[in-house]
Amino acid sequence: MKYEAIIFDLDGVVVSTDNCHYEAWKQLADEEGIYFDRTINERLRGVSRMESLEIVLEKAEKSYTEDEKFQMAERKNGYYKELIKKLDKTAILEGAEEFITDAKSKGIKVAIGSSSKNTIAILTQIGLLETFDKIADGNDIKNSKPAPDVFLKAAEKLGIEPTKCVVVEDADAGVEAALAANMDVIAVGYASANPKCTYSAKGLFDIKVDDIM
Ligand code: B16
Ligand code: MG
Repeated sequence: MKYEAIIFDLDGVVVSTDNCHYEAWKQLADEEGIYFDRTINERLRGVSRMESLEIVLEKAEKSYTEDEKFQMAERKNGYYKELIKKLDKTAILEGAEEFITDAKSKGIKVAIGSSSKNTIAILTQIGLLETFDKIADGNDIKNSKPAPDVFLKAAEKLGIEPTKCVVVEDADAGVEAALAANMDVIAVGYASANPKCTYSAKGLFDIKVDDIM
């Protein structure tokens, strides 16, 4: 086997939470009188909560203290947590479960490598918490994507060499992170046009485990 493990990004690869993030940031931005739209929301893909806030604040007309910023990020997360309570299996992206099942049947380990600190809650909502061998998320790391940390942490938890892992990512920041971790990367969705990726697919419905082994 070329790879002993596949590390999946969560949002945009396994599950669609884009709209929940959008609605939560939009509510915060509206309350603060800051312009925010779906194009700006696209820039938050794979980016940590505090870094996302900095992008949202690029359109703010006043500056905020660090304490105010922390409170705003907490508020956004409160709105987001309410929204993800409504998620169920239907939020799983097309082809994701089939791809994961196929990998596991071939003896390949599967892990999550997500920037999100809400990973456990999301996996629980969509019924996939027990599916993965290991989970590395925003709670395990200091530096978020494009730093390699979350993928290196996933490999460490699995006990598998980074070069034996392949990452699935939908964000350019995540593609950079995987490459920085010395891992190959399957870019899907918004990242599929990234020329640095090892493999490109529209989504996990568009690629088979056999295509990369
Ligand atoms: P949270 P991923 C990322 O997840 C999202 O794509 C990104 O939009 C979000 O800001 C980030 O998680 C942090 O999420 O606020 O829940 O900690 O794509 O790395 O699975
Ligand atoms: Mg993502």
